[in-house]
Amino acid sequence: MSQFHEIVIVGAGFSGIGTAIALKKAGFHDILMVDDASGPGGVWHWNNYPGVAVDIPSFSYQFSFEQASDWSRTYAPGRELKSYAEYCVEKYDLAKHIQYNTRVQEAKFDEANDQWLIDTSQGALKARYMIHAGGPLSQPRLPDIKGIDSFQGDVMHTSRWDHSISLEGKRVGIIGTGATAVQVIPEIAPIVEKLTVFQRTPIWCLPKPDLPLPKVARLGLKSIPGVKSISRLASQAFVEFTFPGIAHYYSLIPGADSVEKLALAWLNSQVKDPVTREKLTPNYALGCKRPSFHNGFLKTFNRDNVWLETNSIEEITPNSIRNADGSEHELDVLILATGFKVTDADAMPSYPVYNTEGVHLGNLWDEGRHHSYKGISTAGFPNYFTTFGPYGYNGSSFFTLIESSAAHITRVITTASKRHASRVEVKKAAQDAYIADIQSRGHRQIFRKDSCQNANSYYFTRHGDVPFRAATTMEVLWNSTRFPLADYQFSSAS
Ligand code: NA7
Repeated sequence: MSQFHEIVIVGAGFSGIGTAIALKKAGFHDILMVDDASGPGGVWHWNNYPGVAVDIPSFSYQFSFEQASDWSRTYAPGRELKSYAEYCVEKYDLAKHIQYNTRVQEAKFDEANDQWLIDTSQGALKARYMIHAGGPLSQPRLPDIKGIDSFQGDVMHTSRWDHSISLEGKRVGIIGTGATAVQVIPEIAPIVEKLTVFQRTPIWCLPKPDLPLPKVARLGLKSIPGVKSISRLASQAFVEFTFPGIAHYYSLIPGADSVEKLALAWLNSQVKDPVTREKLTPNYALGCKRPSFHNGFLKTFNRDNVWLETNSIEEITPNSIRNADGSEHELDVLILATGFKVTDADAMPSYPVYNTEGVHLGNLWDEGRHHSYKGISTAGFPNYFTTFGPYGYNGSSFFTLIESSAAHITRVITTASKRHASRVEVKKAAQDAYIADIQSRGHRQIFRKDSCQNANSYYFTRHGDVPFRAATTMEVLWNSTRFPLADYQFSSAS
């Protein structure tokens, strides 16, 4: 017998938490959240590698309605984000709604009853509404390198860090130089015997205004009126300029390239050896892929026990990595900082979702190009919502996206409830008009630069599309409570 819930939310990370809070505030209480993790926090539950920290200022990387005053730094370490998730679960009484260690395996829409039939690792569920709140960085990407399974030493992906593996005095290899590796490398370099960093594409790394927030500063944030709001406002303005501003309005911002010049100056000041410096210099525009922020990453390459390998990997053997030029690095431990499946058909969403015509949402997006209405709804998939769907995210703090998505979804479900509708579906014409509008703004984005072809950026789908929402955060937030309800079709089961 399947358990029925009015709303099933997939994911108990911050998207799931924020959406559940909004729905509860709107009067919906029959909510079940499922997550394959054993606790809340999503990426902050899974990613506990050495050095993990947020790289958006903490004043922005939190809910607007639940601003903490006790972050230990301007960029909080990961464990504080995990604690913040636990705090939100407790404060908003969500624990009773969450079923952990439950992986959704498949979802099918039952047209006769206007409900989703959800198959999970813990049994079947039925739901009037299904909300996919799985983040884009949840499915680890393991590299498809010849011989990887033959490696006899310890292997781990950064998002499944095994703290029982000691790195002390070991010969360690790390594949990847994305935002995760940037945080891991400076932490482990001082303890290993030798660290070999296998880089395919260099990352733009900028200095990070990462300062401790001593007790007195936290007290000021908590008790002096206006301090919290001013810090938030300054932080939001910084994030808006450095992420959505440069990405979407690149051609309109005079001197947008100056950030790249600053990054180059920073690189030159940090890395002593000119050959290593050259290897670390990106050959694509800053913004084509997610840049990183760290004060210690680049100078780690000045250490005698760190080697930057840029020859391509040919093969992994039982005890080494062999490069295409024949050189070989013997290793005791191999760390895969190889990122996540982001827009792959089996990752977005991470389980098959079928509508009544048997159309598989992941395949529809992957084969027929990514599309949706504001990242939230997709025509042909009634009563199904995504907090992070195609063309929904504008690149600002994830919390802005979560709050705007939650507001949009709550407005639709509330309207359906008021109209006694059991089924709600976005109209294809509204979706097409939205996609056309967003794509028409593409010419001013940084992603149009030719050099982006060198970036190997996960922002791009295999069709070359960048399914971001080319809009300011103000526009996204404003629109989330004012989009025309007529863009949706409300009806009842016959
Ligand atoms: P990323 O940013 O996707 O980085 C993955 C890194 O792994 C990147 O340098 C890749 O090189 C490299 N990679 C992946 N597969 C391979 C193979 N097969 N061979 C060599 N190198 C490989 O993931 P992160 O975990 O660092 O960061 C994810 C997000 O977390 C980040 O954007 C922030 O939002 C926080 P490539 O660049 O593809 O050539």
